[in-house]
Amino acid sequence: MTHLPFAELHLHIEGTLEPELVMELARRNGVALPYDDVGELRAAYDFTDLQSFLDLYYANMAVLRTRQDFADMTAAYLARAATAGVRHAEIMFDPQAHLVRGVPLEVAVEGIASVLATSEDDHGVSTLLIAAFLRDRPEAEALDVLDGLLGMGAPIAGVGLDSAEIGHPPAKFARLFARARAAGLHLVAHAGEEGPAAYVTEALDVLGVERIDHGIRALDDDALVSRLVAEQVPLTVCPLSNVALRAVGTLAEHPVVAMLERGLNVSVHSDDPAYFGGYLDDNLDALTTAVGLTRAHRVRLAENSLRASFLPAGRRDALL
Ligand code: ES4
Ligand code: ZN
Repeated sequence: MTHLPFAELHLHIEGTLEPELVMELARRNGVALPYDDVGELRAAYDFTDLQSFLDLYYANMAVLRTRQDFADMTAAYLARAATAGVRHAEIMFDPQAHLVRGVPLEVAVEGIASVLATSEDDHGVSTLLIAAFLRDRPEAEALDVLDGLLGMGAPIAGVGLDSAEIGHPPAKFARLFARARAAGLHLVAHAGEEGPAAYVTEALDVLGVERIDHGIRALDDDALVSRLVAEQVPLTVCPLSNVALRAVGTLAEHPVVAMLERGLNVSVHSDDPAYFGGYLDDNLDALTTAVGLTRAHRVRLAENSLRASFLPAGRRDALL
C-alpha cells in the first residue's frame, strides 16, 4: 500500500521503546525489571490517566544505559516510521529523564543523533531533534540542561515541554523559553492534554510557542478556538494516546475530525506509539473505522503536518 507523505511532529523517542526491546536491553545491560517476560510487561500497559502512563514510561527507561541503546531504539523507530508513510519526523527526547538516572547528556544525545544523521539516506525520513523539558521538575534544572545542550553543540532544532501537566502551567518556564528563543531554537509545548484551555493561551502568549502539542482541551473555550483558527496555530493531536490516557472516552468520540472541519490547523501523530497502540498509520487506520476518516481528511492531515513542520521550504514543498 502506498502512503501519503506525512510529517510526524509529536513523538517521544523514549515512547517508541517496544516491550520486546525493553526486555532485550534489560538482559544486555543486566538491569533487573519486575517482569519475567514480555507478556507480563504488556499487561502493565493499562493506564488510567497521564501520570499512570508516565510512571511506567520513566521506569522502563532504566534499560537505556549506553549510546548503542539509544541508537538501537532510534533505528527501530525510523524503520517502523518509514513503513507508516512518515517522510519527515521531529523527534522529542527527555534529557532530564536520563540525567536523573546518571546517564550523561552526551550518551543520550550522541546515541540518538548518530542515527538521525543518516535517516534520510537509510529510510527516506528527514529528521530534526527537539529537547523536551519536564514541567514537573524545577525551571532552574531545565535552564542548566539547556545550557549543557547548547554548550556541547547538541544538534537540536527546538525545545518542548512535557510530562505531568496539571499544576505546572507554561508560565513556570518563561525564562527557559526566552533563553531557547534567544539561541535561535524553535519552540513547542504540550498544553491542553489534561490541563485546561488557559494553558494553551499561556503557552502561546507567555512562551511564544509555534505549535501546541495536543491542545484538545482548547475545545472547552470558544473564544480560544476562534483565535486558533484565525492564527492557524498548529495542534499536534494524538488520538490513540488520548483514548489510552482517558482524555477522551472512546475513539468514536474523538474530536479530531470535528476540529478539522472547524478550520483548526490539526494534524495526527502517535505520541508514544509503543505504549498507546500504534504508530502514525495505526492512528489513521483506527480513525477510519471509528469516525469515518475519509481520503480527503487524510490528505488534509498530511498537508497540515508538512506545513506545521520546521522543514526548510525546499524539502517541505517537494513532499507537499
Ligand atoms: C507524554 Cl502523552 C505525554 N504527555 C506528556 N508528556 C509526555 N511525555 C511522554 N509522553
Ligand atoms: Zn506528547
